[in-house]
Amino acid sequence: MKRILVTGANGQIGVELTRILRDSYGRDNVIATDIKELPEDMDGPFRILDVRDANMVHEAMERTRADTIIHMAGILSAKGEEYPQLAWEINIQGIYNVLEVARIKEASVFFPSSIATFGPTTPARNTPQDTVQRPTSIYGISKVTGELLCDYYHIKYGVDVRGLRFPGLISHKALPGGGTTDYAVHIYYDAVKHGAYTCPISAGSYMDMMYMPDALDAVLQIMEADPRKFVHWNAFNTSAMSFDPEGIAAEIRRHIPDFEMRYEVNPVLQRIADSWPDSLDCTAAREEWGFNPRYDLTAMTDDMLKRLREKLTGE
Ligand code: AKB
Repeated sequence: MKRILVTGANGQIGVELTRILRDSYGRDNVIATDIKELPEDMDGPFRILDVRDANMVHEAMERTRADTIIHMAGILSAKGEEYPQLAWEINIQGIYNVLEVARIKEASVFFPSSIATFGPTTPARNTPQDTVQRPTSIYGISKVTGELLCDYYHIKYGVDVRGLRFPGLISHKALPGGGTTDYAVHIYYDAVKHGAYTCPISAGSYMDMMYMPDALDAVLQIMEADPRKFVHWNAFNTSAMSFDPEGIAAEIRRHIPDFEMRYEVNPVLQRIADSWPDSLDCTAAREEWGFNPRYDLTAMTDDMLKRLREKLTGE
């Protein structure tokens, strides 16, 4: 049975991933860590961990006897543009410390990369797995560096490091913090609460997205996959749908016909969105480890609105 240390367990993905890892591997075999305390309802082993501090990372691995690190701690794209130095420290020092401890302890690693590793010179439609990566956000630059470091530790030291390029992730449990794709979560909350949303991304800006249950399945699947079929190991393109703000608004109107959409475009977010692909080619993930997301925009919208109505209005 694996013993897994999760960094960034308090984030949008970390909160849900920690829960499903505990269901699969046992509560005490999954050690949640974060720079902040976890919500009280998250019961199970927990340590405060600042991934920038190499000694803390080494001590956490030593004390918990973990053999796998799922490294979710990081600063996302919008927050990264506000605090570029902090984004660099957390995103780069973090993955470096994780890979070093994995090398020394012979541990396995999961590294979440992003569509942000692509840039304005990348082919925007059906973006290939292996293509130009010249991102223009600090987050994208830190994630490409992370991908390359993961490759390096795998090739040079044989570290079992696997990873995905995530698109925008949509979920109803924990809110996202500081991403460009966050609008696709906030729109559902505001639709249920106010019947209207003011969107910071312009109509016509297509980005890849995925519903959280598919993202969680993908992490478990790649970590358990037989690596004999792997060509890539890390940084697999993953996506389940691509839409623009008008597309998601139209789906919401199937449930809330009077839903109103206004636009107040945020130039920082818009510049990032414009530099990212419209739609990814996920063939490598499908062929090498069986990526097979279940939710499209319609199925996700049905589920999101049902769950948010229960959560926010008790309906
Ligand atoms: C962001 O918008 O920064 C993230 C991402 C796509 O990596 N959700």
